[in-house]
Amino acid sequence: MWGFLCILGGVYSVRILPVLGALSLILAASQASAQAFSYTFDTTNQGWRRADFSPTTMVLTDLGPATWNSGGFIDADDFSGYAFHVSPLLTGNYAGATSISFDHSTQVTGTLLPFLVLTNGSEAIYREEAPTGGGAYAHYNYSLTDNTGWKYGNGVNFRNATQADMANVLAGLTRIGISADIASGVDYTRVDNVTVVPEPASMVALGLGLAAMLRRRSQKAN
Ligand SMILES: [Ca+2]
Repeated sequence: MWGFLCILGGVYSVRILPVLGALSLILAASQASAQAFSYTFDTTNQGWRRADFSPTTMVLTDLGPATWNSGGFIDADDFSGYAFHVSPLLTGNYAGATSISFDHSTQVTGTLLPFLVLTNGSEAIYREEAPTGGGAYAHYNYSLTDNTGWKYGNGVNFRNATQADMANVLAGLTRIGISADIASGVDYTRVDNVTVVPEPASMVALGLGLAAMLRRRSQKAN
């Protein structure tokens, strides 16, 4: 059983306020373009759920709250046929995300099977891994801007993921699953520090916006 975001003042305030207003609009717009999250499970399971995963249909079936451990992580033993922890329901809009990382430990050595699954409900992009076991945390960090090593599945077609597949799933991301059942038989998994990093769009937009406004002000002054 395969049980897995300036402080300015003085005489320039009046001139600068509109600039700050525009900058905040730019910032708000850029933040809306890519979400980020970080789960440390320090005091609760932060809404994480557990679910059974079907590698055939790529669907995650909810099985209730994930178990929180007072050590500051979530954990699981063999709780279903092909077990995954899943995030709380997400609301898409992760198209600009650049990476996803987490810490994971398991006692047993696994075989190459879906290990991390990101889904929009009907399509999934996923990574296969065979964890080496031993019980110590291993840190996994996957680029979301490079499709190398990512697979795609929708229950009918399974193939290597394209960058377009990745952007599509991230734009509608509803759940992520991290395997909590690495091998047949008894095993125990810990998951911690799950982080999705957005593209530095806010800083790039802020810089571009500031440069454009300074250029305009300079042209007016001339
Ligand atoms: Ca923690």
